[in-house]
Amino acid sequence: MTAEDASSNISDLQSRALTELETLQDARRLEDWRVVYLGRKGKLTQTLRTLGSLPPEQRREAGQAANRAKTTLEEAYDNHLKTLEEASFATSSTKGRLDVTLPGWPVLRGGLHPTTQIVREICNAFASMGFQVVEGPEVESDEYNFEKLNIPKDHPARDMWNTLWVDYTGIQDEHSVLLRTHTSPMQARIMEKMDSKPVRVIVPGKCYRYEATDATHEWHFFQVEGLAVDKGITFADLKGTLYEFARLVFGQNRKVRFRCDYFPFVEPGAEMSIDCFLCDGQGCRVCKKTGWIEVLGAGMVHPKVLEGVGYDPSVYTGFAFGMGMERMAMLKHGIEDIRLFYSNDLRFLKQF
Ligand code: 2NL
Repeated sequence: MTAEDASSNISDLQSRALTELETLQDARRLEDWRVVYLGRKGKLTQTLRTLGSLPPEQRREAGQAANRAKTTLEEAYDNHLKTLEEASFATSSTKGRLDVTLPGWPVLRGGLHPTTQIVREICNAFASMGFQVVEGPEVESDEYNFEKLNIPKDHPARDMWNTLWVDYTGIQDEHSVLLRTHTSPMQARIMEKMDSKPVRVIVPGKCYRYEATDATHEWHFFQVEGLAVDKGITFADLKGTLYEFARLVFGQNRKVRFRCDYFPFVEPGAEMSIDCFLCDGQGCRVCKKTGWIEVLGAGMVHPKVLEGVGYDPSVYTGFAFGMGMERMAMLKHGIEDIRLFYSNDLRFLKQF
């Protein structure tokens, strides 16, 4: 065999292989083709073996030609395989197995619980007036939940708060542990810790009470309490701050009304109402025809509370207030039953 013979063999082989390749329509026959032409015992390998009989110079040239043919066939094979795969994907998808043109599943983003939303809104309103937002533990001691707040053992106010004792032994003393009934224990802790005055804090958090559940009562609820203590704080500061709060959260036209109320940790104590933002005070379902809606309780921090956390009540005074977040959200959105907040019903939750 001469060098010319060898290279014409190679180029024949290549063109035969390429022509054949064009006719192949399925992957199995393509694999047969690969074995025949490119396999270890295939035609190209055989041709390469015959080159051994050529003189060295010609053998090198023919060898290079054979390697070029090998690369060409391998590339042609890869391309053809890809074409077949794409074609088969296209057919299977038109048969309905996978329609890549269908819109994807929407990503469900979820949202904030209506209680979380109102807590944030209200904390932001007070933060804009210079209050710090602080959180505290839900499990508290009798000492901080009651004693430090001027609710001693056997005080009648304990009855409505005689709630969930975590370490119930039958004996209650200041070391007993319970689920807090308000967030004020945290405020007492803050006053004790703060060595710089004034104190201006907002404490949002979950609270637990002895309560029969109905449309307006839950035994667990979210409270926001606020506290401001400094030299010279008066009831006028309380009124001004809470008036601004009412206008920030319920609208710039709001009016407020303060009436006497009793809370053991304040003296004097008051409840604050706003004029009904639905009927502008005319009287409707939400304000129960009174034109007023009660929104929070407040008062001047009781001297005994100040004393208990190490402040001299003849030097320092302060005001405090507390409100239920579910109630706030119910007023804002016209929600009629507090139990909806914690029944995990998406038909309710998705509205907010
Ligand atoms: C309500 C009324 C109130 C306070 C909370 C408070 C806290 C400290 C000292 C004095 Cl540390 N007072 N908090 C005062 C008055 C009312 O809450 O009806 N909440 C749902």
